[in-house]
Amino acid sequence: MRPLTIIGNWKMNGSLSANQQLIQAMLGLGLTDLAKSARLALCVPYPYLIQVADLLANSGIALGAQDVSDHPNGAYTGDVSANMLQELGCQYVIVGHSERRQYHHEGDGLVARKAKAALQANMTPIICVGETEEEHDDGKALVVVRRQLQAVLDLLQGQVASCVLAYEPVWAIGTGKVPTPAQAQDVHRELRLQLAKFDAEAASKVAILYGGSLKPDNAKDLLAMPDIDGGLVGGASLNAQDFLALCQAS
Ligand code: G2H
Repeated sequence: MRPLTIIGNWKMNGSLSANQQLIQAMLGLGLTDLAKSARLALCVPYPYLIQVADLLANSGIALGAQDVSDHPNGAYTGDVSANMLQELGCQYVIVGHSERRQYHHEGDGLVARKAKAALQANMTPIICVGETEEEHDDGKALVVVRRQLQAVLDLLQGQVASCVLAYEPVWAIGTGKVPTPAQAQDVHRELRLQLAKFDAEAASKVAILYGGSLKPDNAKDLLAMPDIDGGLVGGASLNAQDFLALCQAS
């Protein structure tokens, strides 16, 4: 049985005062209690990692970042290494989010190397895959996510058990459009079958999250699907009530 995993992705949002208010509101609503039975984390912008680590201390809610360099150190201006994130208390890091793939031209190979860098620093990479609207309309969703996952599997081999996957159809991100639970389940099942070809035991344990306009009113049906183990939540993670409702939705 895989525990419910809900991970907030604040994207490029927040301020020192807003972060404090948001996390205090989340804790005031009882998120710490939920963290005893579910795996909860917040992935926040780099400048706020220390602040949020402090605010989440002893809450049971883990800290995460939204990207990581594939290099350990050196002349990579603007980049942040996995060891730096780990040192600040991060347990998770998102890699391969479609906004990184789209706006920063990150390809499958780089995403795989970032996942490997995270694992080497004892963090859990949240590896995102998902098809664009055009690929979806062309019936290529499964081909695309299989290709994206395969690049990671080829590099990580036996380490997949220590990863989290997230299926985020690009056409659903921030748009309010969501696949039907059955459509999403088809992709999640396919990802798990692909994992199982490498490592059947790992495949049964790895959390595969759904992401893309996940909200309190659509979460229950999506999270009821057998291969949807939780959510990677953008907009709704910026509202304490909505985030709480998502954590209670399954
Ligand atoms: C997808 C998701 C979080 P949102 O990017 O990763 O964002 O829930 O706002 O669609």
